[in-house]
Amino acid sequence: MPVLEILEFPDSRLRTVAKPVKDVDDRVRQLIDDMFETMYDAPGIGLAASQINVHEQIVVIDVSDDRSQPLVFINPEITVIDQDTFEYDEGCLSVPGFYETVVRPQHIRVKALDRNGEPFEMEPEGLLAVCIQHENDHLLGKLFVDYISPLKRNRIRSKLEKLHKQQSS
Ligand code: QAP
Ligand code: CO
Repeated sequence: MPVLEILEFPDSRLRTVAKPVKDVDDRVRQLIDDMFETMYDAPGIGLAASQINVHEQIVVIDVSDDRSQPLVFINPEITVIDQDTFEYDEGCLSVPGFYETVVRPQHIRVKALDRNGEPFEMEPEGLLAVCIQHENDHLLGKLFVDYISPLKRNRIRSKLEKLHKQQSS
């Protein structure tokens, strides 16, 4: 199974809004396997299909220490339960080397399909709740750097653009 290339900020393809998956078939399951391989290789705790330039609503996550709890979310729908918020220093495989504090709703409910196309619901807590919201943002064309100040965002953009130029020469 191949490790796929991850798009990096400020690549405009990361701004594409993902479409819902119609059939959870073998093609989708193969994609999910490749996404886990890519995420574990990085290593990361979450990856959205948008980050590998596939604009379908698929997210893989594993926030466990021993990489033993793979979670799949197809066509996720998030609802916010109350007004409590949670701060976390977020990173992103598409923004390598940069971490910034983001404030998000703390209590959410997630409805999604699993890798067999079966619907499920959960009320994630802590890092998992943060990660699902971060990955769901990718499906909407949104990045964590959209929540920080324009000054910080532009600094990160310049540094990554410089790095990308060095890498291509
Ligand atoms: C999203 O991010 C996330 O900068 C997943 O050099 C992160 O897996 C959600 C990574 C934090 C909630 C909290 C980042 C790897 C991995 C880097 C990741 C890097 C290498 C990020
Ligand atoms: Co990300």
